Amino acid sequence: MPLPRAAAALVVAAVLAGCGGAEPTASVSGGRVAVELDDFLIQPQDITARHGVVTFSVTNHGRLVHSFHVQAPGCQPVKITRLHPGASATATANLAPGEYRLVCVESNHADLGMTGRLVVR
Ligand SMILES: [Cu+2]
Repeated sequence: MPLPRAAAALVVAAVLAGCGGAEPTASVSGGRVAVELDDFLIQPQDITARHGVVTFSVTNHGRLVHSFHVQAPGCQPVKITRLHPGASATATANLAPGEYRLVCVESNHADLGMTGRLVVR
């Protein structure tokens, strides 16, 4: 692993530990969640939220263009496409209870690990 990525991983681990857990998971509070994209990772990878309006604040920390989609069978409530390195975007969706997939739809990024899970209760 190149040094900059190792350093970034340490920072992420420290932030998560500060939130009460070392697992790469997050519970949405206040209807807002920060998501970080990297080559090739969506962080947090496992998100839990209450149903209703949720705002995703997404930043690309990688060196490649990434995207962030939230999908469920038959719907795609969040669709942030072609986010350039260093760029951020925000998307708000009114989510019904269920299980959603988080995915980067660029090239083969999903196969390389850019997926995650969102559970809405
Ligand atoms: Cu990607």
